[in-house]
Amino acid sequence: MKHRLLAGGVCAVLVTIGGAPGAAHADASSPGCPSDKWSQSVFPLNWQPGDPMDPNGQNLLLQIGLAGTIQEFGSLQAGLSAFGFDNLEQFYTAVIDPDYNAKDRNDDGILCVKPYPVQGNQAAYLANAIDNNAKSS
Ligand SMILES: [Ca+2]
Repeated sequence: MKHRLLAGGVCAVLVTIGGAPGAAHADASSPGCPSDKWSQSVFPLNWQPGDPMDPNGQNLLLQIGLAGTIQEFGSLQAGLSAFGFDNLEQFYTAVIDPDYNAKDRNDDGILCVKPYPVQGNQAAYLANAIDNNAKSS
């Protein structure tokens, strides 16, 4: 079950990356995000262990994190072990869900995400994330 979920997340990232150039032409900035350089990421509110982490395939931040972890460490499990966790659910419980909720000041489960520049020194599993409807200045 978890492996299917993870594979689905990775595929969604590939689809998102593949679709990005077309989206730029549409001039359809994500609602509540500062510009069309930012994409919406939706995470499950009131998440509890055992709940899906990406129930509708719109948790872009998680998808970037999973794909980037695999890219940096060779496998998701190797990355989780490097951070001191046995499985993704432990990591999500301890780090990801609290981090999402800290950024989501308007408590709607939506954040705005922008990948770091490819030439930057950031790890592949990281991305810029701000709350939607936040002032961009
Ligand atoms: Ca929000």
